[in-house]
Amino acid sequence: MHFATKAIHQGQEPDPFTGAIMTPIYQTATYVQPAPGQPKGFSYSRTANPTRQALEKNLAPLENAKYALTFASGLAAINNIMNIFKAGDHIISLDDPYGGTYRIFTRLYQNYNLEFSFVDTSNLENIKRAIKSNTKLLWLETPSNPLLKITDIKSTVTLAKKHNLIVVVDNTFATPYLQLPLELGADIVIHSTTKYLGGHSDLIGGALVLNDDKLYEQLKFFQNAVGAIPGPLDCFLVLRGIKTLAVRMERHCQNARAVAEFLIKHPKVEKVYYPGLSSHSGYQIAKKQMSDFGAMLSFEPKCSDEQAKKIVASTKIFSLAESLGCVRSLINHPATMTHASIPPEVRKQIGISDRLIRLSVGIEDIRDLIDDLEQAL
Ligand code: P1T
Repeated sequence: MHFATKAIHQGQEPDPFTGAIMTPIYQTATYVQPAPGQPKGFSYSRTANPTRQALEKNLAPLENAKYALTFASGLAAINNIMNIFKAGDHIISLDDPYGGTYRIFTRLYQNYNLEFSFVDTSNLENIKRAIKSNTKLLWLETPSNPLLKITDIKSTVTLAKKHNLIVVVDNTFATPYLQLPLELGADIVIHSTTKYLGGHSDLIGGALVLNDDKLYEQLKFFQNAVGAIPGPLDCFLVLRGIKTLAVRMERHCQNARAVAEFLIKHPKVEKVYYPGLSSHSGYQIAKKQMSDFGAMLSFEPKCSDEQAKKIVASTKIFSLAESLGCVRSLINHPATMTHASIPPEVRKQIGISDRLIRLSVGIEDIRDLIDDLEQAL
């Protein structure tokens, strides 16, 4: 079965009692048991819920995987992975992750004596140099948020496996429609389902997708023990969003390519970060490991920091808001918004300038998007 068909059919059988074609929202906390200790498959909704189960059974095959676990947010999914580690373990992360990922690593888990190194993972040599005897995990985001850096998943996994590291890939920007990290050897894929999978900016959710039986049992135990699970309505909304993921991603990518080409030629634009431009340092690898380049891009206008803030406040179709992956186009100023939790000196060092503007290109008519950027610039 191909992707667009899987997205609509996998894990979603008609309801056995009524024939309802769409998975019902099982808005229930608990389940009546005919006899003590003999539930009819479900006992308590923190542990399992039929709507959530349908979503998990839908998500796993989209990444060509055996298992998926869903969470109350992308960060709850990230947090679930972190429960595997113990004080003294060392983790290598890309140096420009989503600000919230950086915050949970440095301001929560560092307090539990987990050790972190942040390196530019788009260069394998940096990872090689960072590996130590206590390194347990390699954390990747590709394309990265907000600099759209590309890490070569396959060659990075080859290196990581020599050192028995678990490799996690945050696949939020690419989605399984464009990139399948588990097929390239990664151990766990994490998603903020808030973004393209949901697709409509109407829910917060997260997911982990994987193949390894032992790792799955461990992560499933944490999912139930910690309890940061998504509600059934949010699961229903993600399931509904996924049904149109294939068609949405086609239009998202087409629009983003046109926006990148417009910006790169614009006299008021200094630099465009978009992996689909042949001038982008990760272009060749992105071409190899993704089926298209996604719809996220960042750029630096030729102006002062203050004028950059004016630009983001001047668009009319692009809404000034955090988040991404929505049908509706969004514009964001990472330094004061999504990446404000990264200290200014660290932002500067990794290249997130105060002029950097990030776009999540939606699926509106491209002529309106270009006109809007033109008038704002
Ligand atoms: O917001 P939440 O569902 O908890 O997901 C966190 C998260 C994880 N990974 C990536 C790559 C992300 O971009 C995010 C959330 N990002 C934004 C809200 C943003 O505007 O970048």
